[in-house]
Amino acid sequence: MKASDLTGLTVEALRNAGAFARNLAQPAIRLGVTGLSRAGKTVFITSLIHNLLTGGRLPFFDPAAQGRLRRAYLEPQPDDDVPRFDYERHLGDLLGSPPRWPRSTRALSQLRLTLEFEPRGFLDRALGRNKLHVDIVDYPGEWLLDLPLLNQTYSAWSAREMEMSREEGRKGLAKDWHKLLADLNPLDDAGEGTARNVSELFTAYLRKCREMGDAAVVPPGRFLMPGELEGSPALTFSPLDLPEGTVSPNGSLHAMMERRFEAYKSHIVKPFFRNHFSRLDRQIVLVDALGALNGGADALRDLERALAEILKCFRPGANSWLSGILYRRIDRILFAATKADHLHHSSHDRLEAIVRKLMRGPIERAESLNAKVGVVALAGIRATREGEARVDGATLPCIFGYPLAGEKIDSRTFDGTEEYGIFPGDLPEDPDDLAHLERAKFESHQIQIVRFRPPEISPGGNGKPGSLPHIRLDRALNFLLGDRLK
Ligand SMILES: Nc1nc2c(ncn2[C@@H]2O[C@H](COP(=O)(O)OP(=O)(O)O)[C@@H](O)[C@H]2O)c(=O)[nH]1
Ligand SMILES: [Mg+2]
Repeated sequence: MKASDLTGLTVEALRNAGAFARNLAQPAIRLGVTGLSRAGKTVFITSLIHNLLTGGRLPFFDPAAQGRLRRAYLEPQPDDDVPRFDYERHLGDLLGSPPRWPRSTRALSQLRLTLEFEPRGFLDRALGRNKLHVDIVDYPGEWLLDLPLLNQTYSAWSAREMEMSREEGRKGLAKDWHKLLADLNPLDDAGEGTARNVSELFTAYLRKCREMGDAAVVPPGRFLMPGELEGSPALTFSPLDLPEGTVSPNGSLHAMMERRFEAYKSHIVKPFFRNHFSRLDRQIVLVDALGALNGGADALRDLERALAEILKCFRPGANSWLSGILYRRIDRILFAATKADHLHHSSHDRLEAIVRKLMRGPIERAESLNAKVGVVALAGIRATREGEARVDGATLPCIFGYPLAGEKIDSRTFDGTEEYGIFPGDLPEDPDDLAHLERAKFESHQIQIVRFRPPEISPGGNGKPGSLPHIRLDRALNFLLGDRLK
């Protein structure tokens, strides 16, 4: 037997062994995509998939740039009991005429994208290791904020919520709910009607906080993002105004609320963390940092708190309930400031620097626990183009887009058909400028945020629609998947 025969044989043997191993365990990665409501999850996922399926421009995604990405396609997801991410419908909205932003989703969904690539190593090529399944899991970030509830008793949670609702900025929003609480005796017997009334006013208060950009107060997360559970008893409770540690008679409103709070934890919070969250390998957290920047110092502080809470889920302390059920630890987490197309590209690095600064403490902590944490400013879909305007002899970098019907700029109201340019404002060069956020200083860095409609997509070479334009989606992909496609 010649040496070349041997090599041939060995490669064949390896190939068979590879096929065998592949059947046992197809390499798959579960990628969590989260963020608070309207952060841009649906848009991000739809654009990511569309760009991969249509060979979009992804110069900073190494496998694509190196010409090693052969094919991308959708496959049936492995979990039959989870709703599928409705890619076709979202894409249909975006490619419609006129293009529309996709309708928002309010629960968990999932989709399997398979990538075929040319491995770099000889051995991997010989083994035919050339496929990666990416299971994308889209879920509301609000649900992550529920984790701390698991360590709290109803009475402690209730006391804390009541205290927060009496703080200056929130008191006014809680007025109706407080009024009803004042008229109730929590130790009296109560029926469903009362439970429902208190819980509705509590939910209305949470919603108002949220509308004020007060992201950190949202737990219980399902009250604002109920998913399929809307109206169920486990979602019909409220804090009550009683001293911590009160013992209540059976049948009282207090006992009823306490039981529902416990049901919320065991039937809603725990199953989500156990069945979905604990199986994720990698995570991208989308953050509407521009919205918060515009909200001023309070909104930024709230965002910082919410993000720190979210990061705690990914790196729970050794004694927490969650660390006991994690099948595997998430090894890469990417924080992405979305909607960067609202800024001129000269501000994209600044936006990243600001988010990195906001997250400095939590990022260090995560890194010390062996997770790689990245930060990127991106736009899932770029709805603007850049240009310049001359104002009083100076040249200002501007962005142009089609303001959505009903948008107002100064005193002008738009109908969605007219292109318009604005000077979006710029971010401070030094993120430390945000550290001492006095109002006046802050306002000089206000960003003008106009809601633009999605862009019209011109046809690609083959007569099919071209790929959705984006900003830095390829960098995000490279951080999240690049090392698994080598
Ligand atoms: N200009 C721009 N707007 C975006 C982008 N991503 C999201 N949006 C806006 O934010 C809204 C909410 O996005 P969506 O993906 O539905 O958020 P989700 O609730 O996190 O799934 C959209 O309807 C758009 O108006 C983006 O990349 N660029
Ligand atoms: Mg969504």
